[in-house]
Amino acid sequence: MFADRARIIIQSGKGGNGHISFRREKFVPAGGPDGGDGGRGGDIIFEVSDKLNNLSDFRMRRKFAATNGEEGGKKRQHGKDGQDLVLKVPAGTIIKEAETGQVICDMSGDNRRVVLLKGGKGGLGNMHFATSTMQAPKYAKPGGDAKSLEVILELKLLADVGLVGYPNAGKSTLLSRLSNAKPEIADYPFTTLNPILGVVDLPGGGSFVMADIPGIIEGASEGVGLGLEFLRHIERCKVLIHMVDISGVEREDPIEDIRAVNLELASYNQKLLDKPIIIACNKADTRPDDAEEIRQKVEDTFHRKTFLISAVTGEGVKELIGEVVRILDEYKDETNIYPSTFDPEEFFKKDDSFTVEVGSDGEYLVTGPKIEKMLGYTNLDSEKGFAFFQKFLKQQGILKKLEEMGIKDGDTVKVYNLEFEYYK
Ligand SMILES: Nc1nc2c(ncn2[C@@H]2O[C@H](COP(=O)(O)OP(=O)(O)OP(=O)(O)O)[C@@H](O)[C@H]2O)c(=O)[nH]1
Ligand SMILES: [Mg+2]
Repeated sequence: MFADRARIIIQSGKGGNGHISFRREKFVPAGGPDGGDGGRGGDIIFEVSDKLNNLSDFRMRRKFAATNGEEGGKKRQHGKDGQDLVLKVPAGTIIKEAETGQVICDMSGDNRRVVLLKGGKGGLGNMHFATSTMQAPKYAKPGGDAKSLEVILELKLLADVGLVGYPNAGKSTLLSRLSNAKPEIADYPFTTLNPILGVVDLPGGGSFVMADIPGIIEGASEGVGLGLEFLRHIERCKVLIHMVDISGVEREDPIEDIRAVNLELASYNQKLLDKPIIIACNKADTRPDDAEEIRQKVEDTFHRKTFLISAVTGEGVKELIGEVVRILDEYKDETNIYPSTFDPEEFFKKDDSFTVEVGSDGEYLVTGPKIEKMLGYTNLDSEKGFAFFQKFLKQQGILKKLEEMGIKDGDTVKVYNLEFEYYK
C-alpha cells in the first residue's frame, strides 16, 4: 500500500526514579545512603531511510513509544536506560505538530536524523544527598517526565521538476527516457498510480530530480480519476512540465486538455500555477505536418514557453531540458525545505511559571512566558487551535488557578491580546 500521510502519537520514555537505600554492612548499624540513579528514558528519533518511499509503516499503528528508564538500585546501582525508538521515514517526510499544523522537522536534505522527543532524565539516587547535617537522606529525585505529542507525517517528495498532464500524455515515457527510473508505461489512462522520482543526469555533470505523477482529468478535485491528493508531491517543485498529447488519437483538443488540467491544479493550490511552467506538446512524431502549428497555437493561448517533443523518438527533448536547466539555475538559491516553526524542547520546557491577577474591571489577567509563546504560534480562529489552547490552559494548571481565585461563568479572562469569557 502506498501511503503518504499518517497521524500518530509519539512518546518518549520517562526517566527512572532515583533510589532510596542505605548501606548494610556487618558491624555498621546505620550505613550511609547508597541509592543509585534512575536510567534515562528513551528518545524518539526520526531517521531517513533510502529504502522507503512511503509511509505505510505508520498506517497500522497509532502509538509509538520509547521505553522508560528503570529505577536506580541499592548499592549505588544505576537503573537501566530506556531504549530509544528510531522511526524510519522516507526522505521528504514532514513532521508536523497535529493540532496546530506547525512544522517540527522536514526530513529532507541534510536532515537525516533528528531526536524529536527527548526521554526524561534519570532521577538522582539518595547517595547524592548526604550532607554533614543530613546523614541519612530519605530523599531521591523522581525521573523526568515522558513527553507525548501527536504528530502528522506528510510525505512531500523533493523533486526539482514535476510532470503534470492528462493521462496518457506520455509523462512516464519522458521520465523513463531521461532517467534511471522505470515507471510503467501503457496505452491506457491512469497507468501511473503513485508518484515516482527519477534522477536526470546532465551531459556537463550535475543532475536534477524529476517527479512523475498520475494523470489529472476534469473533476479530479472532486475525486474523479485518482483525485488530487498526489499533487502534494509537486508542491516543492521549482519547475513544472505540463505535457499534452497532440496526436489527436484519443483526445481532440490539446488546448482544452491543458485548460482542464490547469483548473484542477488551481483548485488544489493556486500557487502551483505561479510556478514556472513549461508546456511540452508531445507525440510530435504522429503528425509531422501540423505539429508546429499546434505548438504555436498552444503558446499563443497560454503564454508559456512551449516545446514540441516526442518522448518516443527524443525529438525536441534536449531543447526542453535546456530550458528546464536554465530555470533551475535561476532558482538554485531557493530552498524547497520547510523551516521548523515548532520546537518540542521549547514546548515541553519546564518554564511553567504564570501569574493570574485580577484587573481593575474584575477581569482575570493571565501572563507567563510559555503561554505567551504558545499564543504566538497557535491560530485561535480555528476550532482546532482554540481546542488546543483550552487543553493547554488545563494542562498548565491555569484553569485550576482561576477556579481557586473564584472565577465564575461569564467572567472575562485576558491573556495578552486574547480576551474570552470563562465557562466551566
Ligand atoms: N507516438 C508516440 N507515442 C507516445 C509518445 N510518448 C508516449 N507515447 C505513448 O503514449 C502512451 C501513454 O504513455 P505514458 O508515458 O504511459 O503516459 P502517462 O502520461 O504517463 O500516462 P498516465 O500514467 O496514465 O497518466 C504509451 O502507449 C506510450 O508509448 C510519443 O512521443 N509518441
Ligand atoms: Mg504515467
